[in-house]
Amino acid sequence: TEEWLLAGLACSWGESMSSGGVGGGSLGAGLPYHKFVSFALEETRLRTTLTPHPSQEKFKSIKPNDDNTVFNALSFSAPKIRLLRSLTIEKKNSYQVLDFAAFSEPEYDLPIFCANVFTTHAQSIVVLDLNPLYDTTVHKDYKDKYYRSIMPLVHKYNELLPWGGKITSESLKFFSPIVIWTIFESTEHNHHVWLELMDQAIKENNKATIARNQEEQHKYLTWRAEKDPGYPLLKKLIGESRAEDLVMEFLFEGVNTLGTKSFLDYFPEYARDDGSVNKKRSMIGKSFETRPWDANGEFIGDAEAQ
Ligand code: BLA
Repeated sequence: TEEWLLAGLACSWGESMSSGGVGGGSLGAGLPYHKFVSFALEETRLRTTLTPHPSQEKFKSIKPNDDNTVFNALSFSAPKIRLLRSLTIEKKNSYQVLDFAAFSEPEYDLPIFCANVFTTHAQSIVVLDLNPLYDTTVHKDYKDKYYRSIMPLVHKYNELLPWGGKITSESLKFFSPIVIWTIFESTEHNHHVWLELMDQAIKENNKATIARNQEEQHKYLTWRAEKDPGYPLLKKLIGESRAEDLVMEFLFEGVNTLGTKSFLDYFPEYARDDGSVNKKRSMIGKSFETRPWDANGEFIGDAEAQ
């Protein structure tokens, strides 16, 4: 599969480069993320059958307060996939957002496919990853299972898509050793990798393991539903209560149903004396000036950054 992967990646890289990708001068001229979304959906449909997710109906025609801004929301489920959802936001001559993610059923411990881009004239902030369900610095078996064979990809991207510099430190435990965190261009590649993993995924029967997978996915959803960097902008665009609906019932759907633990159960360091959640995005601040994994995916971030 290694060879297949690299061929596929090289191919779609070429394609995204020649079409101008999502970065560069394409702002306002056409809708560059739609290409990514239709590509990703087409590729997914070649492998599996997508069924509209119940959340799609409510969110597909969400209208922001601002006439120059367009939202596009799509969500599906499929065998093995609990939720595959995509949100694009385009504000004319200003910025574009892509938030694309796919979460497996808890019977599988598949990583979370995550393609996230925020583009302005100046830059694209890109996170493209197979976010691990289990922190790979702690769970070596998980790291080996999903990342060992694809570590060479890092080397391939690293020159074109260098590490984006200091980042909210808390994010690191949701990132895999192959994460592309960069400020500039975007790609379609990891979606291929994820589809391949999905094909190969074997259903888990052990109740305890399923429950653990479900809790880890819930922890991820809980983190992003509370601290996602896009949340403040969403509130501005569609108001506080609709933004909350969108986050809870669409982007991070499952946060209210997959588990009962609270944000503070998972992230107690955010507790304030009165028991409420600290509104700060990050308790540790930004760090990791350079890529904190080596070529084997071993975490080499310095302790001072922890
Ligand atoms: C910025 N988005 C960012 C940054 C990251 C991410 C890492 C850089 C700032 C930082 O270091 O935190 C994305 N962070 C992620 C992802 C994970 C994570 C995907 O931890 C997964 C675990 N982004 C959106 C949506 C909007 C959006 C829907 O997904 C807006 C509607 C906007 N992202 C957005 C904006 C910024 C940003 C405005 C720049 C502002 C900032 O740096 O806080």
